[in-house]
Amino acid sequence: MPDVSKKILDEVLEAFDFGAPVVGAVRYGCGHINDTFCVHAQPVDDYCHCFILQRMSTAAFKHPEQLMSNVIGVTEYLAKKIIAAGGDRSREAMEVIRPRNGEDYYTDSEGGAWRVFPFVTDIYCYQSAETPELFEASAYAFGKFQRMLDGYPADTLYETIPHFHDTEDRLQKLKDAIAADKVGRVASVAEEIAFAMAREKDCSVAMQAQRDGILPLRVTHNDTKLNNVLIDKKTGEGMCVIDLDTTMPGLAINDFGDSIRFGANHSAEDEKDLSKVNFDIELFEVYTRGFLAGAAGTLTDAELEYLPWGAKLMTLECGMRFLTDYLDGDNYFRTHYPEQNLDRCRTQFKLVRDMEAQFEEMSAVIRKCAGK
Ligand code: ADP
Ligand code: GN1
Ligand code: MG
Repeated sequence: MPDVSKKILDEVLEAFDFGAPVVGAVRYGCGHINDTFCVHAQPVDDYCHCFILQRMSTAAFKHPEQLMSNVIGVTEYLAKKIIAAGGDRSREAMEVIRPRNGEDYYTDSEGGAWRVFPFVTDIYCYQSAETPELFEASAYAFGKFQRMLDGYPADTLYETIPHFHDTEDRLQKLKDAIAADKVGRVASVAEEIAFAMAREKDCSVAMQAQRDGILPLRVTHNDTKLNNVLIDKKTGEGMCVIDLDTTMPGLAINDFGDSIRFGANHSAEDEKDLSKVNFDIELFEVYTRGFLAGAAGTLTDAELEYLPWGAKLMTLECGMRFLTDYLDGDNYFRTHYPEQNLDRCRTQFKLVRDMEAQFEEMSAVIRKCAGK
């Protein structure tokens, strides 16, 4: 996507009512997908009010209208539940602020699709699990998110990214990228390609269990990175789950697994020194405890049994997605230097190796935490 020009940003800021004159809009956050800005609006007699303004990625989302229909449906549903439970709607659930034209989002003169949310204040948004308590709090929030959406009418949700966690399809897309070799990088990543190809059978494990009716489809978040939950500064609780763009029918084990992929280690997703990238079984246990408490009995025995597969498959799949994007010329994930997607792929594959070596231990942790 082209960078956001000043002209477009001014047009978009004019399209929304921020309740006071806008005095600034700065790039914000560490998401890989959308263009995120923090907007500062200055009332005459009060402190500055902040908003999150985002241009949705058209590389990722082909139908912003469907995406926004999902986000509005889910946030309003959660809001009702939060209010009924005596919670604070403005901090515990996202809220879409419509543009002046009353539509669900604003389309700029170059076709970019924009939306606004109130900025949730007094929160931390972490890029790595700095303490076990913090990781457990995020786990509880994601487990609870899934439980709260248990009764959501799944058939009203659009599939915002088709085959999003279809690991078989992700492998096929990697094969296609290898065959196309668009930017001539295939020869330099033989080892990574071999790593993925050696796990072809694994890519079918969850998909097959779903086809066989062993794993049920639920309304899931599908992008449960630690930086997609806002942690309350005062209480340390996982307060608000954000980045709802991929909330759609999916597998509970994938929500569990994606968090483990990102958070159950002590390194950055693009760490170059692989000796620093190690799967941490203690953090795995911490997350399991929090997630099961948050999900509060909504998971079946089969789902519990497949949780270690969720961890391994989300990590393998994400590594394959980074590799595919690297071979395609870095069009999907935001990158800050040329080899970043390859570095990301390598950390994921290192974590897969570690998980394979500790698969039995992972299963034992699940049984312990589930009291089985
Ligand atoms: P992406 O899909 O690119 O990851 P996100 O929706 O996750 O985009 O937003 C990127 C970052 O912006 C988040 O990680 C978080 O730091 C911040 N953010 C998003 N929404 C809010 C919000 N309502 N209040 C405060 N911070 C937010
Ligand atoms: C993206 O949007 P963000 O940065 O939270 C991606 C996830 C990947 C993740 C890898 C819509 O998440 O699927 O796991 O990067 N989101 C989308 O860090 O593709
Ligand atoms: Mg995000």
